[in-house]
Amino acid sequence: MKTFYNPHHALHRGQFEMYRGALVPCHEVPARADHVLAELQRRKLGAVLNPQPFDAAALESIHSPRYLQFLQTAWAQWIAIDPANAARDALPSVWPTRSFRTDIEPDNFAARMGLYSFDAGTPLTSGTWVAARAGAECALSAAQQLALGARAAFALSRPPGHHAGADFFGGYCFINNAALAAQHLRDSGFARVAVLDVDYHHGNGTQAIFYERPDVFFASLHGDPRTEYPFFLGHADETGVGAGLGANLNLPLPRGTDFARWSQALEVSLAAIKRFGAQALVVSLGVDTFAGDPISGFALQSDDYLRMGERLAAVGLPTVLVFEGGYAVDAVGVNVVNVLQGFA
Ligand code: Q9C
Ligand code: ZN
Repeated sequence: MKTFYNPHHALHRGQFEMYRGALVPCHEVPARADHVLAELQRRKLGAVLNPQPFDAAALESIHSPRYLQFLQTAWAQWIAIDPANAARDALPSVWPTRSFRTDIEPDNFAARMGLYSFDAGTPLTSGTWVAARAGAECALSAAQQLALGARAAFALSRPPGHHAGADFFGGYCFINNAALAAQHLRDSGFARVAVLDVDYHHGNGTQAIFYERPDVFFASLHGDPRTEYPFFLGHADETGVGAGLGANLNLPLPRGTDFARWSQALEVSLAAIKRFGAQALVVSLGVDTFAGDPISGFALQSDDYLRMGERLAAVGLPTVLVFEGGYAVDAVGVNVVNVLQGFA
């Protein structure tokens, strides 16, 4: 299968994330994608291509113009406050929670950062916009391959995307690559599309984007939000709303879940996707389910990712795989490419 690699991903290079009252080194580092690329090339698993350009309308199929405008100009605003800001990333520190208004965009930069985000773990850097936009183009290019008749394509697209909503960033994500791929498939004539999110963390952004829609099914296997990030979404009783009722499936799993147990949940999700009648599949491929992941609590082993890929291929649908999380940096290449090899 073809891989669309984000040639600009390393321009997004966060320094620190807020953790327990301190700024600690970011987990979401450029080396993650470099390791996946190196392992792909070592195993000769198909062509690695640059993404095609897409215009603003493609991004606006998922994200609000107001949010995209903010992302595009945020770094310039940040350094305009104080030229010394160029040496440090921008992090939000104030948010409009219950009872606050979100309809008026404040003039204050810190306030706008809070309006468009939900955590203090996602630094915005000088190259974030260029990197995130090119990453989105990887996902769109991969979806375009399916429109042209390909069986599968892989978007090797840092920064990740599944926590990003229509108008907010967080969870190391800015633009929702998987949602863009799903929408592009819809626009290309696939009448019903399923997004299967196998990242350790619930894909709150993707769920929110499609929650009221009957044409895009969202299924997610993830750490139980009662104890795991992103905490405030991803429970089993979230099944969609309005026309989207029945088109959302959450399978929260306890810490310590191994591949035997995880696979049972995978079967539940695939049966639901089949019942839905999906004509194409987007996989949010996070490998932070790995036993050695430093911020996650499942117990998958590297060989398990081969079986995962085999099972995803057996679904028999045209499939876009989109890289999401996975923070055991030395293992992330092997684990992701095992999925791709199992799929092939
Ligand atoms: N110190 C993705 O996997 N912070 N995002 C956890 C760890 C957020 C993960 C705190 C984790 C976000 C795409
Ligand atoms: Zn994750």
